[in-house]
This record gives sequence, C-alpha cells and structure tokens, in this order.
Amino acid sequence: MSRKVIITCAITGSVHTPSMSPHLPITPEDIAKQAIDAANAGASILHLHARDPETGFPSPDPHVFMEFLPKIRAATDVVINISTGGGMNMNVRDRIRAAREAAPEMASLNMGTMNFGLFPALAGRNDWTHSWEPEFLESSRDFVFKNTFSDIETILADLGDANGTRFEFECYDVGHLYTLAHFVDRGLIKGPIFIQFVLGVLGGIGADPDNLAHLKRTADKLFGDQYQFSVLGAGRHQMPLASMAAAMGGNVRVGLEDNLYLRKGELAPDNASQVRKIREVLDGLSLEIATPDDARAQLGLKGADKVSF
Ligand code: KMH
Ligand code: ZN
Repeated sequence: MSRKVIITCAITGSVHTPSMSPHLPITPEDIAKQAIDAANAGASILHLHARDPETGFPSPDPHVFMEFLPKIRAATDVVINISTGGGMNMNVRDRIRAAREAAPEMASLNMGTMNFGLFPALAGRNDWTHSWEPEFLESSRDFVFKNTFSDIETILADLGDANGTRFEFECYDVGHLYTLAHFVDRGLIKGPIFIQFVLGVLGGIGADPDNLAHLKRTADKLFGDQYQFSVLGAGRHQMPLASMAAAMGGNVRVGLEDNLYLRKGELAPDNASQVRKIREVLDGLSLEIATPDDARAQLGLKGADKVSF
C-alpha cells in the first residue's frame, strides 16, 4: 500500500497577534469557518487554539473552544487536535483544560522546556491595534516555555490514559527526541508515535535541511519503524521544509499559526490557501493525501465518536 501524506493545519495558534494579519482567525465563528475550509481543502488534522473573541489574546477557556469545536465536527469528519502548548500567559493546568473537557482524538505535547522568543516580531511595526500585542511579544524575552518531565507525565496521564487522546509530540530540538525515547522506554508512550519536528523557533533548532536530516536520522535510531514524522517550519521556512518532509517520507503541517504568508510579501488570505499550496507540491511529487480516516488508521486514533463535543 502506498503511503498517504497527512496534512495538519494549525489554524490560529498563540504566536501571531491580530495586527500582523487581518486574516488571522480570532472569533469562534472565524476559527470554525477557516477550520472547515481547511478541512475541505484537504487537511486531515486540525491543530486548534482559542482566542478571546474581543481582543484576540490567546485563551485557555474551554467555553470558547466549545463555541467552535461542535461546529467543526458537525461540518466535517476531520481529526481535531487541541493544543496543550497554549500561550505565554498560561500555566500548564490552564493549558490542558480544554483538551481535558473535550477529550479530542489528538492533542499536542511539547517535549521540552525552552526559550521561545517572539520579540523579533516587534521590529519595524508601530501600528498595533491592541496595546497587549507589543507587551506580549516583548515579554517573550523573559519567558520560559515550561514542559518539564512532571508536566509531560501529567499530560500523558490526564489526557492519554484518562481520555484515550493520542499526541502530536512537538520536538523543537534533538534533545526532545531523547526525552520522548525516555517515556517510550518507561512504557508511558506506545506507537504509532507521531512526531512533529519544529524548526525555526527562536530557542529551538534552526530551520535548514541539514538539521531536518539530523532530526530524522536521530528519530530513526531511537524509534525505528514505530514512528511517523511531520514537519513544521516557522515563518518563511514553512513551505520549503514541508516540501522536504514530503520528499523524505514524512507528513506536513501548514496553517496561520506557523506562517502568515502564502509567498514572499503576500499574506495568506486564509488557512485553506496554504493547504491548497502544499497539495500542489504533494501532487507534483505524485503523493496522495490522507483522508481523516486514513490519518486515524495511520496514527491509531480512537475515532470521532469518542470525543466529548
Ligand atoms: N506554535 C508552534 C511553534 C502547541 O500548540 O502545543 C508550536 C505549537 C505548540 O503548536
Ligand atoms: Zn499550537
């Protein structure tokens, strides 16, 4: 059977702020619409965060999530993946509230504590709509993205064991793969393992082909045929690295969480446009895309009938 490529689309995230693009979805209505359009364009997994509908500030509030999750579910059979990375304003308990309530098929799980610098985005912009935006970006200078062994154990127990949620293991550096291997060795994580290699975050590994090859080589050594990988390149690295991932036997992640542009100097009008763009690349490589049910089978997911929304 030929392999099928899973397209994950990360719809809004908590990294970009509203002034950076008028197309970044903020309200539950915007998030639902762009999510449904991205699924219809070919994304089989949607990675979701929520925002305060008035201000666009990242929100961990399960009530806000519940304003868009049922709408997406009613309109598509896409796999829902809820972030546990949350945003800079949240502690780990906050970060897992929505996924605990919604019991989604998937959730993200960040595999190491690290710096996460967003402050370079302050350069050259003074026209902020909300005063929180520059303050938020500046605060990343002193922010620690906390994902200790204890945090990871909590998320595995509260979401994985309790709810049957499986994970997008976000690995921003080579050491994160060894942390993942540690949990596999302890029997707390079982295959099929879905690793998201994250390249280009300030504080993580740089976005270049050599680093991607090294991440894959290391994962091959640690996990053999027990894992599948996907690649997220931050900002302008998104499409080149996703294309490399596809050519290397992996899966791809796109979406406005990771990159606001469609090409140099052109803001993406929505998430679906990025899904269509990576589909052109996959088509050029004669690669078939995975449907949501293909993704469920490949990743051993529990099924859309076992979520709580
Ligand atoms: N924003 C991405 C670089 C999460 O939500 O768990 C990483 C991310 C984290 O998606
Ligand atoms: Zn995220």
